[in-house]
Order: sequence, then C-alpha cells, then structure tokens
Amino acid sequence: MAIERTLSIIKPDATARNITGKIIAKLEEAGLRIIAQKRIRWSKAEAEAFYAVHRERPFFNDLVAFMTSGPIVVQVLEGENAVAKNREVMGATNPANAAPGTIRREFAENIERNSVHGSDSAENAAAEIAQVFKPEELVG
Ligand code: DGI
Repeated sequence: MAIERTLSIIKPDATARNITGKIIAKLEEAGLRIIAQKRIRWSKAEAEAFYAVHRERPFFNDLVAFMTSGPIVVQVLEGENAVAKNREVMGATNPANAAPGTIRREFAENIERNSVHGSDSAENAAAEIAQVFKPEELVG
C-alpha cells in the first residue's frame, strides 16, 4: 500500500472545548503521522472556497458560519492508506451514525459541529493540502 497524505481539520467546536489533544491522540493511535500542523482562523472567503463543492447545499451558509466561528487546527497526515484510514478513525458525518471509538462518535456534538474534516479522496487531498499549506510547511 502506498504512503498517502491527507488534509485533516480539527473544527471550531473542538478547539472551543480544548480537546485538540484528544483528537490528535486518536489520529496517531491509528498510525497517522502529523507532518504539518497550524492553528488558524479562516475568513469567510477561505471557508467558502474550501467548501465550494457544497455551495448549492442547504447547509452551506451555516457550514461557512460555523467554520469561521473560531480557530481551527489544520494538519497534513501521512501514512499507509492515509485518506481511508483517516475517514475510518473520523467516523460517519453524523455522529449518531458513527461507529464506537471513532472521533465523531466520541466527540462530535451534531452533524454540523462534528469536530473533524478529512479529505475524501487522494485527488481532493492534494488540492486541499495545496489550499492550506505551502510546500515547505510539510516536514515528512
Ligand atoms: O466529508 P464529511 O465531513 O464527512 O461530510 P460532507 O463532505 O458530506 O459534508 C461536509 C460538512 O458539511 C460536514 O462535515 C458537516 C456539514 N454537513 C453535511 N451534511 C449536513 C451538514 N450540515 C448540516 N447542518 N446538515 C447536513 O445535512
């Protein structure tokens, strides 16, 4: 299995509750390595650009408002099968449907305030990483 990279975001509901470390522990226990990480706050334009694929969805404005409501921690995770592995440890979008032991099952508040983002394909991961990090910020 090839070594992959994926973009992870610890969302404002999690930074507000000071549980970034608990989430990072879950990622590392799953075998993912953090090769870039920074705490930032998105502008409205940045959040809209990141979630452009959801522009027509009814929850888009709420999602952008939430993602700009506080600090986020953006990360590049590296490891074997990292995209799928991260999706697995995150759990389903709606925490009510997330498997026991997953980040969203343990920490998410609801379908919107669901604590983490993870790229859903290797192609999207490359685009999302490029949107958030400069190449020299990745230290593998
Ligand atoms: O890749 P995911 O984050 O698991 O899910 P996604 O790409 O389908 O949606 C992106 C985010 O949009 C998700 O993490 C939370 C929000 N979202 C998705 N579906 C709904 C939603 N928010 C609300 N309020 N209602 C939804 O049905």
